[in-house]
Parts: sequence; structure tokens; C-alpha cells
Amino acid sequence: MTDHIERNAPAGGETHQVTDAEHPVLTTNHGTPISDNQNQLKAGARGPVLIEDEVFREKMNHFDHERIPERIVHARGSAAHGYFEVTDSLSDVTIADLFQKKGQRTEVFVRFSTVAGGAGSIDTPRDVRGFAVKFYTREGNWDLVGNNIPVFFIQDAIKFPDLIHAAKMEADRGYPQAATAHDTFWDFISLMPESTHMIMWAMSDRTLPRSFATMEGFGVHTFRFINAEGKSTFVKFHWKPKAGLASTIWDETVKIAGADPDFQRRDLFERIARGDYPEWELGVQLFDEDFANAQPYDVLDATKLIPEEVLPVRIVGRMVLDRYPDNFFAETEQAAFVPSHVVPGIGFSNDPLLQGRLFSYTDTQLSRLGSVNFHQLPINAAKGRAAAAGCPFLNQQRDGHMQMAVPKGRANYEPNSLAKAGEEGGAREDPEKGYKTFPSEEQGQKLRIRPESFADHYSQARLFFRSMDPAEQAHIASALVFELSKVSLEHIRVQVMANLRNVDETLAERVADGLAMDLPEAAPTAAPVLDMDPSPALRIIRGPRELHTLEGKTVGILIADGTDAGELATLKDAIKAAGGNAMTIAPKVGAVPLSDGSKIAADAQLFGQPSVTVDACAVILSDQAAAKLVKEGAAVQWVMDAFGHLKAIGANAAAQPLLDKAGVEPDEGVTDLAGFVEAAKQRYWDREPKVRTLA
Ligand code: HDD
Repeated sequence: MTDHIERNAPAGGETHQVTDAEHPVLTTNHGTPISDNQNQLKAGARGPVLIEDEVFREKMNHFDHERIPERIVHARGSAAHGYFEVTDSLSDVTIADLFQKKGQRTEVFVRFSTVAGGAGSIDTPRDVRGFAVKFYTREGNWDLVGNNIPVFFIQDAIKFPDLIHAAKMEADRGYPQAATAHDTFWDFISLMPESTHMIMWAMSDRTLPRSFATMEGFGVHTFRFINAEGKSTFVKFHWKPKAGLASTIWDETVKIAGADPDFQRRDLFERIARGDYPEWELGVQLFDEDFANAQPYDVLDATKLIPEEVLPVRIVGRMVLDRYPDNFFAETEQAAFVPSHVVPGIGFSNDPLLQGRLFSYTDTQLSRLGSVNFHQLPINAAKGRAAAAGCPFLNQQRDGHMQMAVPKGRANYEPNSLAKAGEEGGAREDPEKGYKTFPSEEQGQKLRIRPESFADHYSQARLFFRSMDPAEQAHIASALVFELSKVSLEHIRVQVMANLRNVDETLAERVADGLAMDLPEAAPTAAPVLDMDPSPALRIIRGPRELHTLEGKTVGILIADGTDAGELATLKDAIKAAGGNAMTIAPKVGAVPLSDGSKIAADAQLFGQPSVTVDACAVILSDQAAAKLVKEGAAVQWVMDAFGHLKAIGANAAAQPLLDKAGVEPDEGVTDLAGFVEAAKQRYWDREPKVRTLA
């Protein structure tokens, strides 16, 4: 046992030394003080253990039950606390309290996730990312449970279990984990042409985000706003990252998975720790029935988006994540997001995917969290009006597993007249301020049918592909080649290719060529495929939201014995001044002797911090160190990957032999140290055809 234990200090604060005597006394769950937490109770020092040992039994019993079922989808996730602030009041279109006043702030809890993998799977598979926001408004919690892609695979929620069964690891063999590159996924997709638009997004760089902080979020469905006059306006929600959009390259992503399976979770934690708070703007697309009726697709169909060029996104707020959870299980794991949780002023449309979700999420929490009282867990508890009355909710619902509240009195039914006798009578409905469903006119026969207006499965897939930068188109084609090359049943590839022919003939040809297969006949289409105007807003590469900046980015600086102290200090200062984060990486982490005789501890060790984990790479070496490192595979690979992943490389003259060994060829992104900080603000997409063959 140590005499002194160092507590984690708050960022920038001082560490406080706590002696053992200052710690509170350890107790059992029932409050009994514990005298010894190191040994079981035994009959004699070397004798058998005794079952009467409540301290041991209770501890082990609790441990044995520490896990709860993981989420059936989106099991792998990371979250943070923060706030939402109104920058442009929406009081014209909604009575939702959180949108009324400019400057008004609402607490939020946001969970990002992958979809297919289990809770312990890697952070960086090719996968859609969940983007779930819980707003703790004064009128109750509003959960906006979206993704980083504005459309979805299927049109009707009844297909969701099939989609997920097909996407997750195959039922008999239990693999692949967190990957769509397998038979059952592509079999299902090939038979569901409505998924084609989403597949274009899934095969694009959107599913390889660099960071949660550099991806967009979307509410996907058409929702409703309702204003004080009871008027409804359709709305689609968008989150726009302040850090801009950035993704990784497939080869890089695969290597990140090995180097750091927690890459994005760590990134979120570290950004918050160093004060680079992830931030997004909230935007809305607002429209009415006339606009909806004039579009060549149905706004109730979740496989369609409304191009920003057709209907601009109005920015109405900002969201900042500035606090990492204190406890992963209590907060991130127990957070329950439920799309049916809305507040007055926000309502649903008839989108059949959304309508199905309104059932599924509450249902899943009952088995995942195990109780109808999941709303009482601190992370889920409302903090608004009811909380002000000393309770997270006010109604006559009672009891159930894990009931935390201790309601007083007899008023567990309503109406009651107990107040007339001076007793607590409980809460009552409020016809004025209570939630009112928009009274839309609905009529028709009961039918299990897909509307005609949902029949076009290809026009927007084509729109997406044709809106992409040529580099992005090459990535999509290459991703399709990769994924389909993992499909073992020949006929499934043929079915996929038949769909792709309806998207874009050049895409189909490139993929067929990459797979060395003949193009099949195009699949029949249920509606004419339209050539819609391209939407450049959909691009990442060379698009409007690819920011050339060092802010929030991490620069790796490879150093070794004899690195010039002056060059290193100058570069670190310049990186900091540009808003970046410098990380020194050396063959030995503890102490690196510099040219001036000083020693510094490196931030990371070369073998544990490959260049895939940073955004740009600098190399500052002495002649001797360079001579040594050209024979060090990890150092050569460090530079080779930086070049192959189209990153800026800044080096001093002595480092040149290492660059030569790594096959670095001169281009705009390869600079001396003086030009490096400017160069480090972007990737060099033009380099790509020189370093890899793309489909
Ligand atoms: Fe879902 C979780 C997003 C369709 C059923 N979904 C879940 C999460 C996100 C989404 C971000 C994780 C929430 C968290 O962090 O805890 N889901 C979406 C989006 C969809 C979508 C954007 C389409 C627009 N989902 C969808 C359908 C169904 C579900 C159609 C079923 C009818 N989703 C679930 C679920 C999950 C879930 C099974 C698993 C864990 C949970 O709910 O809490 O109920």
C-alpha cells in the first residue's frame, strides 16, 4: 500500500496529495465499514474460506452482474456533455421553449456511435456513425437521434431487423465483427434497391470520419414544428461541425484500427481535456406542404434528402461539448435515447421509418436497462419544469423495478379530490401548456403498401455520386471493389452490379473492372431515373466544408537523439500559434537528449504512435539519428504512411535520408520546417494517384 495517492488534478490545476488517513472509510453497499479489503475470511491463515464472508460475497456478487445487455445496434459509443445555444430565434415557427430566445442555453448530452460492431469493437470500421443528442429542456427531454448521414437504408421500419441481422456478424460463424464486407450484408442490400442511395454514402469517405468533431449530423426524417397559431412547418435538422468536415483514407483507417482501437473515443476525450471543444452549428431546412408536393420525391421517404442548393439550411444555434462524462457506465452506457421523446412545438411526420422508431426505442430500453424506471437514472432524468418541483417527473405512475423515487401520500390516481381534505393531490393535466399533437387530417383504407411516391430508388444515388469530387468518386468505386471482393457468392455481386448500373454507368464499369467481372443487365427500375442537379454541398474533398486549418489538429514531430532544440521549439510554438496540437514522438519516450544538451520526455513512443494517428508529420533529426532510423522499420513506415496518406511532411535537412528511404517524392505538401505549418493545414489529394491504384 502506498502512503500517498495522487488524485487526478483538474486540467491546469495542481495535484493534491491525499494521505490514506484522509480517505473516507470503505463500506459495504449497506454501509458497514470494512476493515480489510485484501483478504477473504478464512478458518486459519492457510485454511478454507468461509461462506459467511459478506464483504467478499457482496463484492463478487455485484461484480458478477456488472454488465448489462449492450445496445442491439450502436453498441460502441462515446459521449460528452455540453450545451446548446440559440443564435437565431425560431419563435416564428415553433413554440418549443428551447428555441425561443437568442442566447438561451440548454444542457445536452451527446452520444456518438458506430452501428454494427459490439461494445468493445474498434472505433474506425467503415460504418455509419450515430449522432444522438439529448436536450434537457425546461419542457422535458427532447432526443434528436440522428446519424452522420442524412438518409437511411430502408423506407419502412419493418425491414430494420432484417437490415441489422444482415449487417452484423454472420449468424453461424460469428464474424466479421463491425464490417459490412460480407455475404449477408450485400445479399440483403442487393435485394433492396431502396438502399442504393445510402450505399453511395456508406461507401464514401463519410463512413471514415477523422473525428466525431469533424462530421456532420442529421435528424434524417422530416419532423414538424408547431407554432403558437397551431401552424405546422416541416423541418429537417442538420449539425454542421465548426472544425469542418474531415475523413481518413481507407488504408489509414485500417491501420488506425490496429494502432488505436479507441481512436475516436480518445480523440473526444483529449479534445475536451485540452479545451478544443467540439462544436457544431444547428441548421434547419423549413418547408411547407406546397414545397413538399413540388419535389420529385417524397419528403416522407427517409432514403431521400433535400439538397441544400434547393432549400438552404438556416443556422439557428450552436452546440458545444465541453465536459467528458465522469463515469462511462453510469452516463454513456445507461443513456437512453428515445426519438418519441419530443417537447411541445416539435412533432412527427408520417415517415414510416420514423413511426416505427417511435415504438422501438422505449421497448429496447426495457430489456437493456431492465426497468420501466429507466427515466429515473440521472443521465436520463428530465431537468426541466418537473425537476424544479423537486422531481424528475410528475405523474401518478408508480412502483416497478428499481423505483428510486419515494412519492408521499395517497394520490397515485387522477382525478382525485384529496386536496379538499388538505392532502397532497398530485399533478394535473394542462390543456394550454401541455403537449399537443398536430391535428393533421388523415384518412384512407388500412393497407400494407408502399406508396408510389417512394418508388424511385436511384435518382438520388446518382445525384450523390455525381456531386462528388473525382477523388471521392474514386474512393467510392474502390470501396465497392473492396467490399464486393469479400463477397463469396458470385450471384450477389451480380445483383449489386445490376443496381449500380442504374446509378452511373462509369461507376458500374469501374467497379466491374476492379472485380474483373462482366457487367450484368441493369436491374429493372420502378420509376424513371432522373438527372438531378449536382449538390456540391455534399462533398467533403474540395467541398465547402473542407477547412484548411490547423485548429484542433494534431501534428506528430518525430525526434531522436541530437534533435536541434531550437528547431523543435520554433516548430512547436508555430503549431500552437496556429491552433494545433504538437506531439513529440521518439524511439525512446522517457528522455530524448537534444542538441543543446537538454533532455525532454517525448509525448509518445515511435512504435506506439504510428503516423496514422496524427494529421500532419514533421521530422527533426540529427545526421546520426537519421543514419540510425533509416534502418528502423517503424521510422521508415512512419514517413512512408504519412506520404501515402497524403499528409504534409515537414523535415529538416538532416532528416532527408529517412524521407528518401521512405520513398517521399517532392510535391507541394513536402516542405522544409519553415513552410510546414502552412502546409500542414490540409491533405494533398493530387498526390493520391501517385501512391495507390484506385478503381
Ligand atoms: Fe436506431 C439506436 C439512429 C433507424 C432501432 N439508432 C440508435 C442510436 C442511434 C440511432 C444514433 C444510438 C443511440 C444511443 O447512442 O444510445 N436509427 C438511427 C437513425 C435511424 C435509425 C438515424 C434512421 C433514420 N433505429 C432505426 C429503426 C429502428 C431503430 C428503423 C427500429 C425500428 N436504434 C434502434 C434501437 C436502438 C437504436 C434498436 C438500439 C439501442 C437503442 O435503440 O437505444 O431501438
